[in-house]
Amino acid sequence: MAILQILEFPDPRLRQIAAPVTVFDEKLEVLIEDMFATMYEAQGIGLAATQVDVHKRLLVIDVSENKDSPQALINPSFEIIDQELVDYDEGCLSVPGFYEIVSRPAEIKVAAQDRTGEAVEFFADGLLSTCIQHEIDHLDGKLFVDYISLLKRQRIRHKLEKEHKKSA
Ligand code: GNR
Ligand code: NI
Repeated sequence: MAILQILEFPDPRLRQIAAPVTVFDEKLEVLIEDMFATMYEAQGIGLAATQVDVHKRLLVIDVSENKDSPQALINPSFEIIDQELVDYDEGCLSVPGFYEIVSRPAEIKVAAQDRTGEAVEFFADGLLSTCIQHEIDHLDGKLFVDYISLLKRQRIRHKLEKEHKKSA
């Protein structure tokens, strides 16, 4: 298992739109395992392939308390079930150290494939709903900072650029 490097805002590679997964092979299994290892190591509750510079439509999540409910979603999509918006103080492994309130639909119905290519469908609300919407945004080149004011986004960008220069 490998720990992968997580791209950080404002890296332009985070803006790429991921392509559907068409081949369910050993290489995909290895990527999924590496993404779980990377997510758990970084203490995240989700990770999209885009964040590790792989522009394919897959994500891993584990929103459980005990970190014992890993779920890999391939080619995920959702429809809104409850349009009511819920606010959540969101963070992102690609925007380390910053949190902002984002409003998203409360309940969604998720359609995806599992790691074998089998279709899966389920309803999600609460943190799971927020997290899946956040991860699918990554696959479409979107970040939670796109939902906040330009001023706040620019402040975050400048602070992270400074950090990146320091460590470069
Ligand atoms: O670890 C994460 N926590 C989180 C908190 C609130 C809303 C979304 C998230 S996802 C984030 C991990 C991450 O960056 N996934 O893309
Ligand atoms: Ni994120």
